Amino acid sequence: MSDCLFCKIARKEISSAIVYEDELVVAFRDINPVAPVHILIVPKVHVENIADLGEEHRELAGHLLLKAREIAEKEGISESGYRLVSNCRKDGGQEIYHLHFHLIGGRPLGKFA
Ligand code: DGP
Repeated sequence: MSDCLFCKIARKEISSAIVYEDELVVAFRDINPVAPVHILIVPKVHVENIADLGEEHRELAGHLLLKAREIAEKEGISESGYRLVSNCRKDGGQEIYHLHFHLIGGRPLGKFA
């Protein structure tokens, strides 16, 4: 989608602090981090959110999770632990309608309300 913010970041039309990239995904630091490590893991293809994932995305979905694990290890938060979350639609608090996982860690995280 040409006017989607995360599509533009994936195409490098908007700069970001990229920590990982391959043919399927790009991962970059969140502009408003809530913890010492706060990275967004984003598919390059435009999918709005988890609710819009289809059977054709099975491989991509697995790839995103495995990359999250690898990035957590590289960031040094694997031993202490971290949170991986994807906000979906209005009640989920989604602001950017391009699927992304927040990888958050580097400090103790409270329980969800
Ligand atoms: P969500 O609410 O789940 O849709 O999260 C969107 C996140 O995207 C939010 O934590 C802030 C981040 N964000 C918004 N605009 C930009 C940007 O231009 N660059 C980067 N790196 N992050 C952004």
